[in-house]
Amino acid sequence: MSKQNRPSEFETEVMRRRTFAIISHPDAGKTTLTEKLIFHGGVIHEAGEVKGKAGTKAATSDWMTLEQQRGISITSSVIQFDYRGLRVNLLDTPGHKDFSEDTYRTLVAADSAVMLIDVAKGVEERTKKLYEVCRYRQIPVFTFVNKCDREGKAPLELLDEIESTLKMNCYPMTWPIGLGGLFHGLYHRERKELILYHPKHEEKPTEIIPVSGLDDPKWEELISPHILQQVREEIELVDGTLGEFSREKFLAGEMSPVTFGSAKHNFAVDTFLDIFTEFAPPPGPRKIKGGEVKPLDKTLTGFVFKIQANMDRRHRDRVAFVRICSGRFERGMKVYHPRIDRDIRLAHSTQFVAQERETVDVAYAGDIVGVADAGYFQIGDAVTTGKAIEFEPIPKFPPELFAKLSVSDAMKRQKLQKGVKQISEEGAVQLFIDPVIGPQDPIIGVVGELQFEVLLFRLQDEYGLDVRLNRLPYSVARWPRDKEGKPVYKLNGNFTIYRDMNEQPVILLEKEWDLNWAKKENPDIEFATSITAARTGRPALEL
Ligand SMILES: Nc1nc2c(ncn2[C@@H]2O[C@H](COP(=O)(O)OP(=O)(O)OP(=O)(O)O)[C@@H](O)[C@H]2O)c(=O)[nH]1
Ligand SMILES: [Mg+2]
Repeated sequence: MSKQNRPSEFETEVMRRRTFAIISHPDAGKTTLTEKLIFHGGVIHEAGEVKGKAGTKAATSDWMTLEQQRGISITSSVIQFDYRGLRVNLLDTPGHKDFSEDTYRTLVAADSAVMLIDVAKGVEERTKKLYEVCRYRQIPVFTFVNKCDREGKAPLELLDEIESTLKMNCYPMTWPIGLGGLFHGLYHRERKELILYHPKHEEKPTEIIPVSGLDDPKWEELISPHILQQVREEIELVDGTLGEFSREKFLAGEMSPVTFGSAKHNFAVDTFLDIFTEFAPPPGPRKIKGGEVKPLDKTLTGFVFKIQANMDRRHRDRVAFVRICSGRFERGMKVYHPRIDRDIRLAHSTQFVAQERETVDVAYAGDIVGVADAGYFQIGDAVTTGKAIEFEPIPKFPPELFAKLSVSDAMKRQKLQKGVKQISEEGAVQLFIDPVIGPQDPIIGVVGELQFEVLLFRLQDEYGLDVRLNRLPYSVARWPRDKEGKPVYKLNGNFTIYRDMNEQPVILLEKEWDLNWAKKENPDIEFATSITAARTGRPALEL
């Protein structure tokens, strides 16, 4: 190859990035799979066990105290590892509905996703919603059918369910041989390999046997006669009826390569990784207002999709997670921050192996970098070394439950304000200020009950505050705007105007009926469902 045709180091680095999110209904095994993926990536050498009993290592991507106590993911986390020459950025997301705003935000930063299906439960409600978001955003989706060490639905029935519920084509790369007590492993249809499962050998649960095809006598030697005939028939049927795998359809989010395994027993996680390595797309172009940025553009661009306070208790720090979309990031570089119209130095840049952080000196499109944030960043902010840009807005959900917070010790009110401000800036809750009482008794709005619980826990755990939560009867928040989209501070009809965390006017209402009344009294005003919707004129995403 001539020198001109050889890709530059810059191109090579960008093209080896793979950034993906793990999504599913709660409990399908996302965090467990994350641990095993990192384990195969060779970053950490002991994969943590989720819901670990006392003394065992807790899952490293569930780093928050409450996550470790409950064994559920509350917030998404970012982990980076190398696998077969690829630099993988992996995003583990929470499955619970109450944290889905975090999951949606995280999906904005991913170039592909793996959808986990519990073999016994099939396509569950949250999985369906999250798949719809991927489809809407045209994110290619891999499918990993997990928990095959347990009894479950017959694979043909399961694939049928996935196809009909999600309206997408499934392409099984592998096929399970039995399930639960009779789980023998997988047949790799493309490679013609038996991937055998040995649950007794925790260290090395996998053995790979090449075969000539379905007629190879090795099947008789290795597979129990109870299931042999049925499995052969299933695979014959699949081979006979399924066409070719279409990379185009996959990239358009219309066809999903499917594989099976058991994350908990570290079985066939490497098989998935190999499929991922072969098909996952490198970073693609990103839409901005009035155009797009391409990953190989030399100008650095990126956006903040997540803010997290107190990851490191000793330093009371706040980290802004930036997804790089183009250019080359260098530690300590100066970038332009269009929203506040000033230059900012991106200091203390880190990448993550869960709570372990490593200083990062350079990063490229696809990478996710954590930068120290002194309070300049909000979710959705852009940074660039070029001229002002605006990325697509990041979804924000309208809160439906409201409560007022107070501390009995008046000396601690300031601390409460600080804590609530921090946590609301992460997007974990929304903050509203009563015009009469002021910020001393903050009002909190959330989408789901668990968010209140997490808030109280974190205020106690991270700020040492015992906080009382008094529920308020509101169920609707709306941001009044005039025809030009400007905030409106006065309304007809005796409505209290609250302020949100950005000092924007907002009304809190008990019922839809009150909203209709507000609209009737103020026919020229638009009542936006979120600040983002108010800014862009587009409705907030449905949950
Ligand atoms: N039998 C079996 N159990 C599994 C498997 N994978 C995960 N589990 C268990 O399923 C439970 C939930 O696993 P997690 O990894 O926390 O699930 P998650 O999808 O991250 O859950 P959320 O983050 O709360 O949405 C844990 O008890 C795991 O040990 C598997 O392959 N087989
Ligand atoms: Mg989890």
